[in-house]
Order: sequence, then C-alpha cells, then structure tokens
Amino acid sequence: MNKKVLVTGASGHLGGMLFKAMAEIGYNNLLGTDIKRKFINKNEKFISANLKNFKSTLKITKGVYAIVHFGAIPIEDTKQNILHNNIIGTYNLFEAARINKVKRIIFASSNHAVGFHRRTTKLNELSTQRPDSHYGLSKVFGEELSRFYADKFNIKSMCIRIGSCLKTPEDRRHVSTWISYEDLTQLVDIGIKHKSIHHEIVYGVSKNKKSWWNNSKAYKLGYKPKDSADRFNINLLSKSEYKDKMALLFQGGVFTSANFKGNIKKIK
Ligand code: 15L
Repeated sequence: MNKKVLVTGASGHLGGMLFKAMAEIGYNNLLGTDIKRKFINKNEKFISANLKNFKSTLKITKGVYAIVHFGAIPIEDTKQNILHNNIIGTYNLFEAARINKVKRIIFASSNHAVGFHRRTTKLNELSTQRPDSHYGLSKVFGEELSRFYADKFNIKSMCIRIGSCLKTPEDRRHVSTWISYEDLTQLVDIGIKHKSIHHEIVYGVSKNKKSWWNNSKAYKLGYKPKDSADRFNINLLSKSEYKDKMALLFQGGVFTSANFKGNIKKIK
C-alpha cells in the first residue's frame, strides 16, 4: 500500500509492533508518531507529537489516508490523565482527521470497554458496553466517537476490542483473551483495506476455544486468525487474580476489582 498511513503510539508496545509488522506486509508509506521517539530506526519516518496539542495533531495528519490509533495510556490511571491523554487526545485526532480528509481510522479499543460483563456471558459486537475502569470508559468514548465521525462525516472506522495482545498467553485468563501479534496485524490490515466498512466493532482475539466473544463480525469481514491460545498448556491464574475472587467473575479481571465500591450482585 502506497497511501500514507499514520501510526499513533508508535513508541509503545502495540503501536511499535504494528509499525514494524505493517512495513513487513507491504505498507511502504508509514509515518509513526508518539511523544518521544523510541525503537524507531533512522530510516523510518517519525514525527514526535502530543495528541493533547491540537495544532501538532493537525500537522501530523496532513496528507494521511488512514490512521492506526494506538497512542494512549494503555492501563488504568487517574481520571485526569485518562481524560487528557485518551479522551481529549482521541477527540483531537478525529477532528484533525476530519479537517485533513483522512478516510479511515482503526481504533485500538479494549476488552475493558465491556469488562463488567460476567465471564459466563458470551458477547458479540452488539453487546452493551460495560466499562470497568476510567481506562475502559475512554475506550467506550472512542468507540462512540468513531461511530459519530463515520455517520456524520463518513470517516470509516474499525474499533478492535483487543483482549490480551502478547507474544504468548501467560495465564488462565489469556486462554480466553489472547491475540497474537500476527492476528492483530491482520485485523488492522482488514480495517484499512476492506471495501465496504462503515463503523465496525470487532474483537481482537485469536481463535481460542475458550473465548468469551463471538467474533463472527470479524470473520465476515475476512478475518482468518492463524493463532490460538489452545496450543499452550496454561492452567495458572495470574499473580494478581490469585487472591482476587471478584476479578475471576468478570471479563475485565483485576480492572473490575480495583477501587471497587459497588455491589457485585447488581452487576449481572
Ligand atoms: C488492555 O486493554 C491493556 O492495554 C493491557 O495492558 C492488558 O491489561 C489487556 O487489556 C488485558 O485485559 O489483558
């Protein structure tokens, strides 16, 4: 693909992984951005920018065809930090994209947008959002923001509710939530190239038998996961889940129990 694709969060874990992986599958006009340049080679294009700053965001989105938006705080943080980095940062990015006539945005959503669903409930793309943290709430905002920009301004978008994207699954929760780097790259590629997307929500998960998510929407769009957590023999609880009975009930795990002051019985 010769069209310019901007990857935000290119110095981070997944943005950085995608920046390299997309170059390997034929994206030859990639631009990376992040607050600071890290792990990006000299021959790769990079501009440092903070998405909180609208002027810089306008600058980096000029002439861009599609944005792969992974630039955000990736875990729970204070309300203020999440508001400024994830919510305002993402809003700035979409608005700059509209002004600069960007055609598509792939949004790194998260399972924490639906983390307060029970592990016994099978979800699909139409399930009610149920954020389990300020972080998850920012992902709900991003999903609705991209729906609005698709409906109102025809910027096509794909929101990937990423489970746990790691080299390999590490604990029992990951047996349900794991997605490999290669499978996530495939989903991003579909979001950029699929002819008829408008606003789509898919789950970022490999082909795991114990998945909590019905991902038939992604399959309809052509997703053919190559990996599965089933080939790993993992029966360990994570260190943090070990003593945390509440975390074991809900899909979002320890994100649900942190600072919890609610009534578990009411969260059905
Ligand atoms: C996420 O959204 C986080 O970015 C990542 O650090 C993991 O916590 C992951 O979800 C998960 O739920 O495993």
